[in-house]
Amino acid sequence: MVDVATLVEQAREGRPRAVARLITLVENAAPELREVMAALMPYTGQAYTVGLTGSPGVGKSTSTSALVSAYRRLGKRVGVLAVDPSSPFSGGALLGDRVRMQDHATDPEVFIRSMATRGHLGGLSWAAPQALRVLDGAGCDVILVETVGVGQSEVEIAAQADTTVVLLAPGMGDGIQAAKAGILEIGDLFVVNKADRDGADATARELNHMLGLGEARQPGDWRPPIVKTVAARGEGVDEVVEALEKHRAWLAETGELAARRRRRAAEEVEAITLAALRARIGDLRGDRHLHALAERVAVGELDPYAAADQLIAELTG
Ligand SMILES: Nc1nc2c(ncn2[C@@H]2O[C@H](COP(=O)(O)OP(=O)(O)O)[C@@H](O)[C@H]2O)c(=O)[nH]1
Ligand SMILES: [Mg+2]
Repeated sequence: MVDVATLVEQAREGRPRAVARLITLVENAAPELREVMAALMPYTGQAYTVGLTGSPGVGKSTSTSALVSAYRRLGKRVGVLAVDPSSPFSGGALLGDRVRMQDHATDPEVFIRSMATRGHLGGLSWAAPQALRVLDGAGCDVILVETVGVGQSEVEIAAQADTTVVLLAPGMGDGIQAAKAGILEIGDLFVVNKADRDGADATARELNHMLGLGEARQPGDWRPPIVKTVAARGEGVDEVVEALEKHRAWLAETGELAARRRRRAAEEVEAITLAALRARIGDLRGDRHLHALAERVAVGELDPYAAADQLIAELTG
């Protein structure tokens, strides 16, 4: 049995084991989650969340690690959540990532955690926000969310952050790929990493061109900046932090921060609601009432819509 009150208390004190256990509860969709979230709510809303997305190998983990260092220099408590929508495994980070994060392994002001979300019913929509809430409640000033997987789910998770960073690298055919994946629309900030390689300027130019092709902006709209980095050497990372802080200020001034958080909360509540309804419908499969209704539909006494209405009335009554 888990003592939720004690765990939450310890997490708030910044005890890493408690933070890790709470995220494991999220990952396992544990029944204690309801209590965990209720206990955490009063202590959340302070953390600034930054999502990092981009093709595998582009340098997300290296950039995340460099950003952790940069924020630590500013004295911030930092959380890192690596989400792998495709992995059935939990707990451990990928080997390469573990190496890249090693610098921070003994820093008590840094929480690093990877999380698998496969197998959850609508898991992506609520598991990531709940893990973020744990890190937020643990007093993180900044939370970096790296998505490991590729595709739509990756984009969705990154878009759950306050600010979304899209990483590209020269020579990966990223420009075209990015446009296909709809990644240009979600980027608040673009990073062309591996600027030590040929083609970084061309990639940045192409990106700049593609961003310019988008809808005409209104004065006061955010124009996503493009920053070149060599994450492996920490070059350009302070500029990324600067751009992030500018975006954060813009979000706050325009009310967009609150709007984004409301949208995310709505998605989370919707996901929980649908999961709860699905669970109740699942329970009804063995239900006498459903069988009785089905019998009447099968023999032509009742139409299926009327039967469904009766079930819905029962479920929500
Ligand atoms: N040349 C160069 N290599 C880099 C740079 N940043 C990362 N890498 C390398 O690119 C590879 C993939 O980096 P990683 O951070 O794991 O990418 P991820 O899959 O997006 O997380 C690793 O071998 C890194 O060392 C960079 O700025 N320049
Ligand atoms: Mg990685």
